[in-house]
Amino acid sequence: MKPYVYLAKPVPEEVENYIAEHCSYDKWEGSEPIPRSELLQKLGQAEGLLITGEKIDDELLDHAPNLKAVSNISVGYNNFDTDAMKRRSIIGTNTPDVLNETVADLALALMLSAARRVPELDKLVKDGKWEKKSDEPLFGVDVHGKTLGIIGMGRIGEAIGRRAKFGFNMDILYHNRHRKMETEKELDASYVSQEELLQKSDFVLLMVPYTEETKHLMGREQFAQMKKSAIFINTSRGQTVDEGALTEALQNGEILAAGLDVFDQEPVSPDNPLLKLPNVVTLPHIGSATYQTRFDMAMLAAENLVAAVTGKEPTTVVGELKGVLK
Ligand code: 8YV
Repeated sequence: MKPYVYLAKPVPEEVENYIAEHCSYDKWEGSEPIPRSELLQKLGQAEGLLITGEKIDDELLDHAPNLKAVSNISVGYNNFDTDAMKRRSIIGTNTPDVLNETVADLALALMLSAARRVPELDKLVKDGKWEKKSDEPLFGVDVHGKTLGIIGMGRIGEAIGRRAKFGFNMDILYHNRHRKMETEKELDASYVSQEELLQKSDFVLLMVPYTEETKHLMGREQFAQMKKSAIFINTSRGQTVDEGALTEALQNGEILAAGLDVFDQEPVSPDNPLLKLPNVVTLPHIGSATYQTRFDMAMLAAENLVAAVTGKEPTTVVGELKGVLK
């Protein structure tokens, strides 16, 4: 008997075929996320669940008595209540590494876009407002040779550091739970306190997982410590930033600009004041959104799922749930 799994997120055909070789399954075919009530109804017999971002908590797990594994098609797993999953010996997996370079590319795109005002000036040209006069009002700021401060030097942070160091000759400061001696050597990076990083960086980039500890990691006090000429970039999770404090810092000229791929509420509300500010570049959480990387994420998530429901150790189990397999 093939184990039965539920696919709550559409996956590429090749990935679905791989799952079909090892599991019987049903799937959500909608383009919009599966409604919570619908998902709960689908889990009665499921031994495995493939998702992106759906909340995995006691309420859902109460509807899934046979569940052994939940496989996230994302590296971030702040949607997992790992305590609830551990209590029920349900393994949880994510998709690290396969997206590092793609997310790092996007982080540099945000740095360059915010520094050189790309969206704003693209719009000026398209609105026919490019005039034959001094272009000083169009000036931006340099990226090359400046100081990049990375808060959260994980695998994606390192990929960003490499681009900044070797592609843009930037000086790298970083703050992290643990020192990373290899990374310091490779990038000639300096491990500093968060305060020193905020005071000295021309670009402050947030790349931390969202946890209780990192909720609103960047608030009024932190933005006040940044240079007035500095640019803030967030490619982690929106909840790591106090958006009200960021809005004020941008409006009051406490910092120069921001580049945001993530928001407290996603999709972000059109009324969010951040969207009204010309010195803010906004993107719809597309860090990993390339055809190849999303395929690789889906395939890794499928391999993790199949391994877990066929009694093998998945490749990328989240730290808190290592060894809990039912
Ligand atoms: C996901 C991401 O695509 O991997 C992550 O943690 O944030 C993205 O790659 C996103 O979670 C989809 O909502």
